[in-house]
Amino acid sequence: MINFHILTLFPDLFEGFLKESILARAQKQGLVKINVCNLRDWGVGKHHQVDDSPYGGGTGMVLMMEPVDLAVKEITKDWIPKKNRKILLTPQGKIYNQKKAGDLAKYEDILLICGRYEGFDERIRGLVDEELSIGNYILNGGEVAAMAVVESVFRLVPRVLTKEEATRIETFHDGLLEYPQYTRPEDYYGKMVPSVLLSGNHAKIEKWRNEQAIKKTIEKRPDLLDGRED
Ligand code: 6GU
Repeated sequence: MINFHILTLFPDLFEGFLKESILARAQKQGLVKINVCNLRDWGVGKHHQVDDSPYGGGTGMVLMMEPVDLAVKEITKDWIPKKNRKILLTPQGKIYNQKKAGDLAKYEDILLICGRYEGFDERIRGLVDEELSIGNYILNGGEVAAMAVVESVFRLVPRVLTKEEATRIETFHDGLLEYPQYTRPEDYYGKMVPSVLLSGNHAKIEKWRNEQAIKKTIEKRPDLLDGRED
């Protein structure tokens, strides 16, 4: 069981995402809970203000400390120490990867605060355990990054994937790229399915798939083999 709490100014962005088939199934089974929180609910004053102009001048608006602080306090008030993680999604964070997903899958509560590229009060950084980025490019906000984290973590939670879904992924080629797959037709205008897959020889097929997974990884992502991606 894992609980994600997402703090965002754009809660509607998560509506379709939460209905995705495997995530919807996991929520129905009670294996995953996703609590999308609108930061505006903790906004200051009658207008529920969440941002203000920057001290020192300059263009754009800066996300204020108070709404985020109040939201974090309320969302985390009953949390058990140690079994939770508070994360700020920002391009300044450490680059997220599969190892990190595995680490996060062990927590009970995960708070994902969606930062905004325009900027937020530096003191907000002091409210979290860590900052994460999903890659070397700029998004307007952390929402898409939060979805990437949720999607990559929840599928690692025990019983979320069916036995069949999990075994195909878990076998020997774990940590490698997927072996090539084919479905009908056998001959697509001369582009053929490798004959070994039609042979019916399961041992031979298994061997071929393992070889292909290694070959593909060496060719396309050698960094996955020597751990350079960390
Ligand atoms: Cl987490 N946030 C933003 N705004 N941009 C990003 C990112 C996060 N990760 C990569 N680019």
